[in-house]
Amino acid sequence: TDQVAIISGASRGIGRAIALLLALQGAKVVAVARSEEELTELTHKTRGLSIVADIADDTDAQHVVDETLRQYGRLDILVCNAGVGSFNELENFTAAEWDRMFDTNVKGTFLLCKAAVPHFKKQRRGHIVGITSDVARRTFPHGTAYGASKYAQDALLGSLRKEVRPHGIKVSTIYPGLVDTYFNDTTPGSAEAEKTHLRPSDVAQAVRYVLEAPPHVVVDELMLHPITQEW
Ligand code: NJP
Repeated sequence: TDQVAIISGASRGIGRAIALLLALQGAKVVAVARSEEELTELTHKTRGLSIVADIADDTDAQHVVDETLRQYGRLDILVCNAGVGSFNELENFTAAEWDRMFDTNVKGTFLLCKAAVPHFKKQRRGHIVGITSDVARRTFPHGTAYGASKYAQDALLGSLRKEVRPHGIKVSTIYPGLVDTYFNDTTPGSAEAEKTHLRPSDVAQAVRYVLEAPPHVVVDELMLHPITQEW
């Protein structure tokens, strides 16, 4: 296809895998993150565009959509994947850590959608894919800040789905379990994680599946786990 897809958080982990898979399938990929070097390296592979941006900043988020339209003249897909998480007892979280999670996971999703939706409405077509988490649907210790941010991101996407459906715009939410990435300062690729975690490419395949639904079908929600994950 000649579809144009913006992918936030594409410098590593899940977003990078989504960018590579969609590029392989012929999409023009716009990779977004704050790390310029990783994005440049990725762009050599995708032959797409990269935009250095902090999605929690409203000027940056608007710039991502404006620049995509300027360069490619179209936008079909927005993947809201960028996210951060840290885990601790409630009283050990600083207010700054709380803000960092909500600014990235919730406000960042809001700002990118806010920038893309007017364009999608005008063309009466568009697909927003949100990468939330299985913990958008269950609580767990040490997850007060991250879990709350993922519930909020999930509610945002669920409300938006109902709001934009009459305009022909799809919103699909993906809920992965554990994924072997750089998330929470981990290093992917260990033999142990291979047994206990999804690979980023597994989540990319889920994104591909929701994007390939026929025009009259929207996959609202898709949850996937490593078979070893108990909760
Ligand atoms: O994490 P990681 P994942 N503006 O750390 C970018 C969810 N999830 O791939 O800006 C723009 O390898 C960052 O780029 P950079 C999770 O909540 C994960 O696992 O250069 N970009 C990097 O490309 C998140 O929503 C697991 O630092 C920003 C990317 O985000 C999504 O999956 C389980 C940014 C993060 O890559 C991808 O996370 C689950 C900003 N302000 C859900 N801040 C899991 N890994 O187990 C960060 O259920 N980025």
